[in-house]
Amino acid sequence: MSEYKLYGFGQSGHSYKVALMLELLGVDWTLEKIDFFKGETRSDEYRSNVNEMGEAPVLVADGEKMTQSGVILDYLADKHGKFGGQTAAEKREIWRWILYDNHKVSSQVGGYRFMIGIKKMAENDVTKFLKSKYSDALSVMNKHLDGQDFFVANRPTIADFSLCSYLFFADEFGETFEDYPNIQRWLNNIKALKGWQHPYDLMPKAEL
Ligand SMILES: N[C@@H](CCC(=O)N[C@@H](CS)C(=O)NCC(=O)O)C(=O)O
Repeated sequence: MSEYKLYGFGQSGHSYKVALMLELLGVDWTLEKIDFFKGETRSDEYRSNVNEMGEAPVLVADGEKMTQSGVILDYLADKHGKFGGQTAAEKREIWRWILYDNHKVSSQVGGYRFMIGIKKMAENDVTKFLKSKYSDALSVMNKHLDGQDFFVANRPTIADFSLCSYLFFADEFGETFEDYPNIQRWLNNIKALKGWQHPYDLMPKAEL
């Protein structure tokens, strides 16, 4: 039996954060694929037995079910002594970027990509709003990465794995990062890590 079971699906950037971490750690894990677009996370069964918040990812480890990608990443970094902060200040800095990611990057990019890339909607007031929000966040990220290879302590940490997730789906929503050269360089640094794989190579897509 695998050490870890991850509930997720290919299109899920939040699940990718955890799948990527497991892969970079080189641990044994299996995927419990969620039928997301058929409403599995919204079912009573899922909410009662898997995650009351009705979200992916969920990690089952050490007899415990964990949710919220940031919390799961933090648990894995602590447990394996890799990709975490080495001092209290570094740990705080990592959390600062994970929280920023959840609020300003993944939520906005994820929403935009869902509407444009998955639902194939035409641009509208909502997509324009989301794009303006995520563009601002990308500018913040691009500036922070000036002269830095990674977000915290200039080495790969779970902050990077959280922030990068939806950006690896950029071709689905037409983002080239032309205006964000530091982000392009940083994404290549992540791709160069031993064990890196694209989201769809780690988890099959859920049917639309
Ligand atoms: N803050 C959460 C966000 C998780 C999340 O929103 N996951 C999406 C899939 S990528 C989801 O399950 N959404 C359920 C819904 O919107 O009904 C995390 O980081 O784990």
